Amino acid sequence: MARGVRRETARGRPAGLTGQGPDPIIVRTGGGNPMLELHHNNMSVCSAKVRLVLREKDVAPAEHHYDLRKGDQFAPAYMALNPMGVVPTLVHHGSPFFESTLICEYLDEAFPRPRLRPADPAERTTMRRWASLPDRGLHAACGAVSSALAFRYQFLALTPEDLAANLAQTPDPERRERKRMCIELGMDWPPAAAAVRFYDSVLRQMDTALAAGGPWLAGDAYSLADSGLTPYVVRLDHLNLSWMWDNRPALAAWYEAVQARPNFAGLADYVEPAYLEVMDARAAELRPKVEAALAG
Ligand SMILES: N[C@@H](CCC(=O)N[C@@H](CS)C(=O)NCC(=O)O)C(=O)O
Repeated sequence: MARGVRRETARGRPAGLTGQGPDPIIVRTGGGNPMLELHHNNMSVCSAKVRLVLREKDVAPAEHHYDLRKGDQFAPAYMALNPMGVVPTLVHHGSPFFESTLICEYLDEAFPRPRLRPADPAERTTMRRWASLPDRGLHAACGAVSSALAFRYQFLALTPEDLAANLAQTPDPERRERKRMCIELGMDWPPAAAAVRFYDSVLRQMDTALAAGGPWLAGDAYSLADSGLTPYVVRLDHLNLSWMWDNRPALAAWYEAVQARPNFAGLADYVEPAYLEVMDARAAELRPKVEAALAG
């Protein structure tokens, strides 16, 4: 399957990307569960994680889309819901939940079928080890690699004044500085090279574990481990880095399998072509920098 994308989507273009209307937060309620609301972004890996779980359980929330480039996530109304100013946030019966790994566990408890946490304690711990990887460095690595290889060009296209105004929206000074450095230096920013190596070590661990066990990360059954890591592998694919698993056949087979599942629509239906174009634009020219980072 080509690069984790279904270009013809069942749901069509995600809401919130057309710039229509004065309110940047677009609400889609059609057909959704009114007691369940998902505040998310179409290209966000953490949001995709949650959507994969929702699709697996055939649960359709009302959706609110946030344009992260415009800074919708820092709107006071949203920060009141999620003080970190990040997506996703799930609201169930009026209670907000954030941190995507925890949201996925919550969904598996609140909507128990099909079960995505292994019943066996050892397998459940294995599942959690994989599913927590984004919170133990993988998410930060994904942000650095995505930005250094592609998304920085969206910011570099802004006028210096607009870029400064955009950066000023990020309330946390450390997060703002990392963003600024990555935009400025790209793959020449040392943490970006380290992020490539970290990502590679995760792929190696996945391939080794899948070759020894499998077919899923926590054993015989698809679990939150698989749904949780899928968006991070898709992101590498979108960045034209699928050669990173050319010599990792067990990982390649797993990637084919996760894309073949019906719940993959929870990711693929939301992919925005304009972002793929940004990720494609400099792929060939940047590959040597990725290879140099891996060799470093
Ligand atoms: N640990 C959080 C991370 C959330 C996060 O960083 N979300 C990204 C999108 S994947 C975001 O909202 N970024 C906006 C920003 O950093 O300004 C989770 O898993 O929910």
